[in-house]
Amino acid sequence: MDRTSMIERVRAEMPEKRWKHTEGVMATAIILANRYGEDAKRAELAAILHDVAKFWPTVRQGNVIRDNNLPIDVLNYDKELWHASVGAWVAEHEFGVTDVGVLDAIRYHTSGRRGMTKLEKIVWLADYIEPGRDFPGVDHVRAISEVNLEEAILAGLDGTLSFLIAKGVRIYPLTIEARNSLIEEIKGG
Ligand code: DGI
Ligand code: FE
Ligand code: FE
Repeated sequence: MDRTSMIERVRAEMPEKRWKHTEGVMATAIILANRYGEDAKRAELAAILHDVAKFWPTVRQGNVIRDNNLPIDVLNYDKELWHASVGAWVAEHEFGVTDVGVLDAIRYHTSGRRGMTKLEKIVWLADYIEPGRDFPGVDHVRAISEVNLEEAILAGLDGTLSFLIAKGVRIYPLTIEARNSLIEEIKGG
């Protein structure tokens, strides 16, 4: 599918505000890819599709997870997490994406995971710092993103975890594993 048709189809899946967010993630992912030596086209492709399932009714998201044997544990956690694995499935099966690295960047864009690839890191971070974001601490993460990809994600994950702890909700294990793994990567153990 060509880029323009894909953009039109993704845009039709969400309200205009979420599409603006997606455009911000696309632009930011390209900047980060160029800064940190990743393929900007792959980063943009993952960005275009990362929230494609975000506004699907949760019943529909849950059905995709159950019907296609996607990891089922996520159903025990916040529904906000579901759209990531569902999005990867939609990207592959409805948008014809075959690049497994791109699919994984979509799949792990909300939680992160242990041993994230550079592409996964770029999409995770672009989602956090795109220009439309205004949550507490985002400017600090933006500043770090100018100089260190891993440190920026660690700061972002800390922000997300603090937010989730303040809300009193359970943390999805992959999010914690992502943080532990980044600390090991940065500090060498
Ligand atoms: O889809 P976006 O809003 O662009 O951003 P996202 O895919 O990072 O989703 C953010 C939401 O996911 C936000 O409400 C916090 C939630 N979230 C992220 N990690 C976890 C989580 N929720 C739980 N319960 N546990 C997590 O580990
Ligand atoms: Fe998302
Ligand atoms: Fe997003």
